[in-house]
Amino acid sequence: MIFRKRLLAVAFLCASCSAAERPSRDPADRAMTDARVADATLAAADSESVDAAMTDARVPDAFLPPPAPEVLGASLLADENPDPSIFEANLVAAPHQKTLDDGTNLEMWLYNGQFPGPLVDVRVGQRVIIHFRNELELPTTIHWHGLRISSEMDGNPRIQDPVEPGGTFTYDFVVPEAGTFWYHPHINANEQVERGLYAPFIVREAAEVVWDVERAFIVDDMLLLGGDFAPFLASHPEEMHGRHGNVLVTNGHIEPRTGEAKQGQVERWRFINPANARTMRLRISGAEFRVIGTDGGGVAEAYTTPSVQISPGQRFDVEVRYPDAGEVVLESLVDVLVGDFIQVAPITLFTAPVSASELPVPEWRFQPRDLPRSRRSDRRVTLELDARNGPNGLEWLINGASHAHEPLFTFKKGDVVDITISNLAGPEHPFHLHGQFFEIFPGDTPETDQPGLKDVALVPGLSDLRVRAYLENPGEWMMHCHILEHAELGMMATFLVEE
Ligand SMILES: [Cu+2]
Repeated sequence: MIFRKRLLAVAFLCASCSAAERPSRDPADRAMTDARVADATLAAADSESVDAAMTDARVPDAFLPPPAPEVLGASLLADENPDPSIFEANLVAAPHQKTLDDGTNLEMWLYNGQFPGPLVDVRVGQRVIIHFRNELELPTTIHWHGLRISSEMDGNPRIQDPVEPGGTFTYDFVVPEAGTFWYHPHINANEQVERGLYAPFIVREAAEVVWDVERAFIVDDMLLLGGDFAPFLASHPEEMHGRHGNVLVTNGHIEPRTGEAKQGQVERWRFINPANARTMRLRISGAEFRVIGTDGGGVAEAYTTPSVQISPGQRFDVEVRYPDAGEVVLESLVDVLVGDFIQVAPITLFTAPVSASELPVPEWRFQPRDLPRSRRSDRRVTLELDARNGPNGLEWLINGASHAHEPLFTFKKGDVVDITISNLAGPEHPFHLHGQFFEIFPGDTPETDQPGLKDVALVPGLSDLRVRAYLENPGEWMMHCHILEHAELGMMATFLVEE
């Protein structure tokens, strides 16, 4: 409760600040490619993983049940289709009463009554069919965040008619590549996501390295007031900086999650930030860890970092190993107000004792991969992000327009475009492109301190960030700030990628 008050204080304090080659869609082609990848991964895998990977590699075009362990921290959406090449399930968005760890009884909006919603765990090349029903009292859609599927299935309300209350829609697509993704509504998202409509979506290689344990950490915050959600977009700070919560919620829980770990094991952790506005900084102690994946899947080379900064919408995968027994702790480093000063306070999200074992010293398992890095760029464009006071209050703008109706740009499939995202106001913007990936090159050379393919780039206040976008997926796509209040107040536009 003290933490809640402190966070609230910080939220109000802020108010006073001013402001590659595209993989084939043919599953047979893909199975071949993945079999080759599997060969490369065999060397470093332990004997059990080798067996699992070999099994997959020997059966081309097969979609065997994932050899990976259950993902701890998420509950699986059951596949109801016996055909191993198809994942098929029902999903319902509806209001539910949910009692939080501290006894707060909230009216939430949830997928299949779960908070977070159920995990979709599939393989590259699998066809995913989701029969969706909307039992909310307002329209919604589902956006499959990060998946480079067709724009008709992307949940863009300008393309897909919103699913009205009582209505249904069948999402049907083939997952093109491996990575950690998530799904959430794309209408009135600032309220629908805050009320609990979000869930993880994992895509695995047809044959991939197996880790001893996999864990998902979906790190959210919520702004509660008097046992309910605080009113939405009802304060200037929320309009200005987005809705910063006063409780941290990990995998749907306020209390730290607990588990068990074993000396000598190597784990894969997947981080997803579905928060409306809060950029998190995550720190792991009592273990060694390195980043192996970003929004767009595996990185070219694993890298180490003292902590993982993850903005709204982003994902990071890390590999964690335990050379020693002890205790592993995951913390979120949060700015809190202490007296007149802001200090960083670590809030524990997860702890597990690491039991002693006779296992050998653990070896990293992630294998590097080639990214579709390009030294050329076909075009340069600029996005100016700004705000103004409109007739109905604060408006957030992209290139001078709030909720721009005409596409801002028309590109050709295959274009490599350098986009300078110029933030002309104080608040930061985690900027998201649908349906495409990019790399972040803050300077004039393709050097980056944020390796990997991304679909969200955090642009600090009053600064420029350059990204190199690989526009490989044709269609009409949204671009918007992933501070959901900024998006709702107009920082949302579209662009075209022509076939
Ligand atoms: Cu923004």
